[in-house]
Amino acid sequence: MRDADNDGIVSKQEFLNTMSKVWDARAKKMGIQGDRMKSAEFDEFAKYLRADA
Ligand SMILES: [Ca+2]
Repeated sequence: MRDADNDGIVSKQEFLNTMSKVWDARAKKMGIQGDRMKSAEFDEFAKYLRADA
């Protein structure tokens, strides 16, 4: 998880910013267009998040 300002706290905004970047990077690798994915694709995305945590 990205503590962007290195204050030792992950704020909701930092979390959301991180998730947005991870979403974009992962969606690109999965060949997904636009800002949405199918439920099955999200399941795959969620598995990736758990593996990366
Ligand atoms: Ca912070």
